[in-house]
Amino acid sequence: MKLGFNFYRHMLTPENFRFARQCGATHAVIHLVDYFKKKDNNTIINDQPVDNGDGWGVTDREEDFLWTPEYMLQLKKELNEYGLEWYAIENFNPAHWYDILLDGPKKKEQIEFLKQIICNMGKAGIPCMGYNFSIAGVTGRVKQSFARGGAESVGMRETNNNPLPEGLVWNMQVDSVNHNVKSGQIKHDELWNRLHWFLSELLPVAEEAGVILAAHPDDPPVPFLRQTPRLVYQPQLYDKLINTVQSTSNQLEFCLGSLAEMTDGDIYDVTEKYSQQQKIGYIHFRNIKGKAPNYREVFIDEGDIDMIKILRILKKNNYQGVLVPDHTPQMSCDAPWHAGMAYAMGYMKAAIELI
Ligand SMILES: [Mn+2]
Repeated sequence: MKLGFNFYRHMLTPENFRFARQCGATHAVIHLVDYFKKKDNNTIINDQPVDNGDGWGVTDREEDFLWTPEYMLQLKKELNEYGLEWYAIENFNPAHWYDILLDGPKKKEQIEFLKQIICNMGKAGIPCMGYNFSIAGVTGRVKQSFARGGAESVGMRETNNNPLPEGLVWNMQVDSVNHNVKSGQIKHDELWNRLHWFLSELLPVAEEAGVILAAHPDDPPVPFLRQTPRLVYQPQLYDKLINTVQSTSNQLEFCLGSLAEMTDGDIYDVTEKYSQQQKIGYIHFRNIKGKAPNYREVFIDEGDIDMIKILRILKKNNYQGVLVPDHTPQMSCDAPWHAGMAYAMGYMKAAIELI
């Protein structure tokens, strides 16, 4: 098992690369999409993405250079200089694939661009692409003192079922969206058909490029959000995703937090099943309390999940991939996010050594 560190777009700095290595990380999971750029072009740095129903931020294609092999190779070299391997990119830019999610007129053009991204990753030697096939994305969460000692974290009390505002896809504002394409009012089967098309187009390219496509489950895991259907909101729906298109590159971005929030299943059985099948691309190693739609994100050692038990299952099944903290509560000090991450990383490093 490998210890990884996840970086949001605004965190791609030498100082943070050193910080990650100091925490014991050997691998990096990188978000190339800036989720927080607002309409006035101001980026509000937000280390715990929540929204007021208007989405996280605005996205466009101004930063397409980030997805070229030249940029990937340059960033990879920089990470390597700080002792980190680039293991995965997390999330496509909604501006790159909104019509794939919405079954809109640009979907064929957009899938060609995603194929190009996967080829570029192959050329740069980045082995894994994490994605979340979702129309509404992550919304409806609130930020409060949910964790031990009053530490601020995110949670959910009720499902946001207000209709999706126009132009909002994957919880980001994409101005180029054709507003005639109806995002909501479809059945689950229709969303699965869209996933099938996406996977059947992209997986052969991914196999050829030596890249894994790793699917994040729904966050929050509820059957409908903003009147749009969700894909993997119970653990057994991961079976359906894996069986949608058979491929060694069809894998999971295994989020322990979202999976444990689901009302069905047992998190240890779920971990056993998919690690045994060698279907886990990488793991969001974090802890929660409660079940959807009423849950809180908490410190790694205070939630419903016995994290050591999870590690023992992964070890038994010879899991060789990466673990990243994903989210952590913010700690009361001058660097709330960094302190939270360092706490999680220290716990993870000790626990891996212990087992
Ligand atoms: Mn996650």
